[in-house]
Amino acid sequence: HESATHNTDIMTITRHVLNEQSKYPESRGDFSILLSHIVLGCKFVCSAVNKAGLAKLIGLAGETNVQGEEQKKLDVLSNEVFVKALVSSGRTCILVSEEDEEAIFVEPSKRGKYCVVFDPLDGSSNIDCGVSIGTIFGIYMIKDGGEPVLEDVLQSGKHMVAAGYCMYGSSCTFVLSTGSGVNGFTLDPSLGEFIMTHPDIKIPKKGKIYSVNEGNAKNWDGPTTKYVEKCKFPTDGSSPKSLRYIGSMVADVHRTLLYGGVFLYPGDKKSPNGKLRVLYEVFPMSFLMEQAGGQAFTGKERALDLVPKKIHERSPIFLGSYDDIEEIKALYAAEQ
Ligand code: AHM
Ligand code: MG
Repeated sequence: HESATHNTDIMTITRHVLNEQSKYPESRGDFSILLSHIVLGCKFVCSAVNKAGLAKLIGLAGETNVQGEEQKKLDVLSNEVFVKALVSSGRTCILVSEEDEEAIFVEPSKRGKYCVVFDPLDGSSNIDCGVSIGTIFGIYMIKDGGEPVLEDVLQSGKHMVAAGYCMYGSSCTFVLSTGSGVNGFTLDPSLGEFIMTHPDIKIPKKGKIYSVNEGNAKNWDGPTTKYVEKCKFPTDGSSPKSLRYIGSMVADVHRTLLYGGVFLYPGDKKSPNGKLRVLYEVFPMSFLMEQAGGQAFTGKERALDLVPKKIHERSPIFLGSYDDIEEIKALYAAEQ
C-alpha cells in the first residue's frame, strides 16, 4: 500500500521528458540526453552560486564579456560548464552564449541536430548581494541532414522546440516547455534530482503586479508611459497594481508566471531596442509565457515572430498575463 507520509512515485525531470518523448515514435532519446546535459550544467551552477560567498568564487575574472561589461568569475565558470556539457552531449551543432561573441560550431565528430542558445548566468550584477539569478536557454533543431549554418539559429522564436530557465533562488527551480505546456521542477539537494513541483503552469489571465525599471521613465515612449500611469492610477475603477522589480530577469519572469501581471523592458530614447537579448532572453521567456497561456509583445509584433539578424540582437519586450498584454497592445495600436 501507498506510504502515508511520503510521495513514493517521484516524477523527476528525466522521467517527465522521457514520458513526453515517448509520444513520438520516431524519437530516439536525443532530446532527453541533451536535456540531461543542460540539467547537469544547472546543478553545477546552483552549487557554485550557493558557495559563491564561501569559496571566494565571486569577484572579477580579469576579462570583459562581448557587451563590454566587467565579467564576474561565476559567469566565466558557468559558461565553460555549459559549453562543455553541451558539446559532450554529442547532440548539439551550434551554441550561442551571451558570454561568447561568436557562435560556437561544434566539431563534426561531436555533432548532433540541436542548436542551443543560452545565457549561462543572467542577472550577474545580483550575485554579490545574494539575490536570485538564473540560466536561460532555448533549443532549435537544424534542418535534416544539412550542414549547420548561422541561419539555423537566426530563426524566429516560434521555431524553438523547447525553452526554459533555472532559477538559483531560495530553492533551485527549473521551468521547462517542450511545446506542450509548462512544468516546474525543484531541486531536491538530498537526491540531486529535479522533482516536478509545479505541473502544468498557467499564468493568471489578468494580474495585479507590474514589473519594470522605472528609473528609465524619463526616456520611455508614449504607450509605455501611458501603461505604467494606468497601473498606478487606473481610470476604470480597478485597484492600482503593485510594483515588483528585482532586476533579475529569471526571478521577475518566474514571479510573473506564477502570480500573473506584466514584466516589461521597453525600448527608450537612449536604447531604442531596450536591453534584453532576443535569442537567449526574449525568445525563451516569450515561448514559456505563450505556453502558459500568456502573451509576449515587442511593441510592434508578437515577440516569437521576430526574426533576429544578429545573434546578440536586443528587443523591447512586454510579457505576462493575457489581458494585461492586450492592454499594452491596444496602447501601441492607438499610436499608429
Ligand atoms: P545581464 O545579462 O547583464 O545580467 O543583464 C540582464 C538583466 C536581466 O536579468 C534584468 O531583467 C535586466 O538586466 C535588468 O536591467 P536594469 O538593471 O537595467 O533594470
Ligand atoms: Mg543576460
